[in-house]
Amino acid sequence: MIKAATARARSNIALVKYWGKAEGTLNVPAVGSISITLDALWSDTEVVFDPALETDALVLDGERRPDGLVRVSACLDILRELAGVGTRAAVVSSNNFPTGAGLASSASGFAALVGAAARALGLQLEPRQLSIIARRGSGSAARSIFGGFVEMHAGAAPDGLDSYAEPLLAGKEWPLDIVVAVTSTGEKAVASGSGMRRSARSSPYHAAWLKTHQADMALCRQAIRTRDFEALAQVAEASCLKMHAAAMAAVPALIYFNGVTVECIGRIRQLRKSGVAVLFTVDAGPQIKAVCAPDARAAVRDALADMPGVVQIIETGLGPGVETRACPS
Ligand code: 2P0
Repeated sequence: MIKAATARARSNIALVKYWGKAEGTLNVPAVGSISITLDALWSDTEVVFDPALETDALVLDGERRPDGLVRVSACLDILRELAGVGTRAAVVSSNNFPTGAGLASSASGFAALVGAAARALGLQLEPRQLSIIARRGSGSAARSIFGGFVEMHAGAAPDGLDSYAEPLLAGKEWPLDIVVAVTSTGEKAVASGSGMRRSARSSPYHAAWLKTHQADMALCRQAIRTRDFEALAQVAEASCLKMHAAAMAAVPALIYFNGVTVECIGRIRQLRKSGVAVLFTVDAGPQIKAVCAPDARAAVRDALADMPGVVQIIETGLGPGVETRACPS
């Protein structure tokens, strides 16, 4: 019998970054992280388990992507085992934003994949279990199972079962807006996973990154608990710059910024100095993400849209966790 379901999951951005992996094959992060889920950037994914299929298949943004199947099938295998079936699946996924450009398409993509596949197989899994399975596809995907403010626990168990995300605060408890300034829509040169491994192997600052990370997590939790925007800005920008500093010092260097990224960072710092509640963060790509108070959104958007080299502006509030729907059989 054919079993199918669809899911929509949103992308997320980390305020305290995940950078580095633990030993082993379970894609356990070396550090925890804290993120916000974005309402307007999502992946829509359909998973069809079909006894007629001999292998899993993946179509991403309209193109066959056999290169993406290793991680997709790894997630599907876990779910198949839980359901006691061996049926292969056709996965069709699309993003409403640029794929692989530092906008966390793997976060939304794997969260949607796991949500849709679990639903299709009729598995009644807790969100925490979905998070653990999504992590196997992509570390940041564990966070996209949830909405609002989310904490990912690195965990320490050899089976990876304590390495999951959980909600910290609902988005409506502290509504923030995000203005994404896209400075390049090309796919990044070095994928995050390889970048993390290179950084751990060769950056003299990797040890310092690991050593100071717990303190950043505590500061960020506290800033969220007390809705203290200035404290959030301090810790989020420090975590971002520290991650990039460690990456830049890797051999060969990992430079995810372009010139426009740097100019936008300067502009955002200038805005905050003048009293606008805005902070910046940058992931493994040259896009700038400005997080701001809703009443600052227009000023932030106008300032970033004016920057030479910004090719697109995406605006969003905080979004919900993964949503799934069964398809009629
Ligand atoms: C983050 N990034 O916390 C950090 C900051 C990029 C920079 O999580 O290898 O694509 O699939 O577990 O999830 C991107 O890493 O890495 C990421 P894998 P993923 O958002």
